Order: sequence, then C-alpha cells, then structure tokens
Amino acid sequence: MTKPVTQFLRCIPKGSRVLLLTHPNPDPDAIASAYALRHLIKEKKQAMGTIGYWGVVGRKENATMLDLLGIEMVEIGGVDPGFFDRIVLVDSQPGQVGEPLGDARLDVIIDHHPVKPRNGKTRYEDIRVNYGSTATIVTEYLRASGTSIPPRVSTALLYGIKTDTLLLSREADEADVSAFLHLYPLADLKALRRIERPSFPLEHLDAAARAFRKRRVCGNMMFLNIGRVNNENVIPQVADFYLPAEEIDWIICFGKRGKVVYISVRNDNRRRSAGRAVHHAFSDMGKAGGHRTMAAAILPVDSFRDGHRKSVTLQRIEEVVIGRFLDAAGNSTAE
Ligand SMILES: [Mn+2]
Repeated sequence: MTKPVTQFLRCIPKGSRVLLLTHPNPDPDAIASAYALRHLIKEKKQAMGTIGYWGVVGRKENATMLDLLGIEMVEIGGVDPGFFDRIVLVDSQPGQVGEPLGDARLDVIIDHHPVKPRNGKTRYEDIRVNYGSTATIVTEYLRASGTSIPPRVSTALLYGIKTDTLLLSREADEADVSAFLHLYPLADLKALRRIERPSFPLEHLDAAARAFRKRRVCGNMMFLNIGRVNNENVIPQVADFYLPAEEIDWIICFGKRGKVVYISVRNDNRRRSAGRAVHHAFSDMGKAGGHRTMAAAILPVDSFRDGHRKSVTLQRIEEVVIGRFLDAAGNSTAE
C-alpha cells in the first residue's frame, strides 16, 4: 500500500504555490500542522507554502508561539485563492471552515475530527479520528518521508500534541505518544517553556486585580470588565488566570482598546461550548467564535451604541456583554 505521505506529496506539484489553511481561530495543533507541512513540501517539492487563517489568534501562548518560532500566517480575508495551485486544509473539515474562501476548491484535508458528511471532491483526504492531534499525523509524514525536522518545527508539533491531548491525558492514541517521543529530543524545550508560561506583565496583574474587585458573578459565570487597555493580550491572559476560581465554570473577560471591544471566554464546563455561546451572543456585532473551552469576540465599539446616544460608556459595554452572554448561554439566574 502506498504510504499516506507519498499519496499526499503526489497532490503537490513541484515548485507549486500552496495555501495551508487552518480552521478559524487557529489553535496550536492547527498552526503546528500547517507550519510542519510547509516545511515538508518545501523540502520534498520545492513548493512555496503560505499559512492562511481567519478569525482570531487570541491567546498569549499562541502569539508567543508565532513570535518565538518565527511562524508567519496571513489572514485569508486578504488572500486570493486563485493565486494558489493547491489548497490544503488542516485540523478541520469544510463546514467548520465557514464561508470566507467562497466555493474555492479544497485539494487536501488532513484532520483528526469526526468525519463530516459533505459534497465536494478532494484529491486526497487523511482523517484519523482515533488520533489526538493533527500534529501527530504530520509528524508521521515527516518521519515516513525521511525529512529532517528542525528544532522550530519539532517544537511547534510537540506543543500542538501537548495542547490537543492535554499532555496525553485526553483522547491520546499510541501514535500520539510515539510522535511525542520522537519530537521530544528534537524540540527546543526552552522555547517551549516560554510559550507555555508567558510572563505576566505587572500592569496586567494590576488590571486583573481591578477587574476582580468589580467582578459580576451570575451563577457559575464570572464577568470581568478590564475597562480601557493598551494591549488587548491582557484580556485572554486574565481570563485564563481566573478560570481555576472555585465554583466558577465560566470566565467572560472584556475590555476596550481604541474603537474595538475584545472579549475572551473560557470554560471548564465541558457540556457547553464556549465557541457556540460566543458566536450566538455576538456574531451579529462583529467577529465571534472559538472552541469548546475557549472563545473570543472582536467587536467595533459602535456596535454597542444605544440608539441616539453619542458615546459608548464602559458601563454600557458591560451591560451589553453580560445581557447578551446570559441570554446566549440560557442562564438567567443573575446574582
Ligand atoms: Mn486538533
């Protein structure tokens, strides 16, 4: 039987231009998989890969990952799919991708999520639902093709596997463990530590403390209004910081920078999806979406306007965020 990596590489013409597309609001697994495939097709096919994403790269960890490993991604809103000879979708399947590419063809899908029924033909699909991460599949491609894995690529893949499997404690397959062991000695562990434990600037701690004093708790949800910020990264960081709070399953943290309101949502409660709640609550106002346990929205301040009133106050933002989120989450028991 032909090896999967051989079948994949057959779909990539020599010297071609390839769009490596992640899902919306890409997580480390999606980013790492696209980044490592970019390396593979460059080595094997002299092909030029561009990593495309849409939505939000919200977490400080993800931003640090891009920064430290020198991973470049482009927002696909500004990309013409016609420019590319091939489009490869990683860590996702159409339907999860949404509409921004219109009906552009997909040539390859590499994923580990449950198979979604759909129309549309591809050249090659490798969907392994028993795997804990797409990074594991891509690691196997690199190994099977005899491609060397540089430290940056190993570090990205290792981080992808770690986050998607919660350090091999969730839905991990033997293949994930094997990929992990292969990558571990090749990775830059110092960089990995810096990605996993981004430093917490003192002004972020200040903002966290202020927001906590004015917290609003509704059942198992805690709303934290950070107010005006100079750097929107503080918002997801504070949301992560308070998530372990006792009796709290949800953190909804928000703030305003210039003419934009940023909202980060985290949840511990695996029965409900943060991404769905955020999408439901805010998608008519701006960008909104995410995953089961973490989600984000980026909304123009103007979308908070109250009829004829000229300015949008922080108080108004808080009321809208809390009101809409409680509605969306179907929880009306406010404290
Ligand atoms: Mn994944």
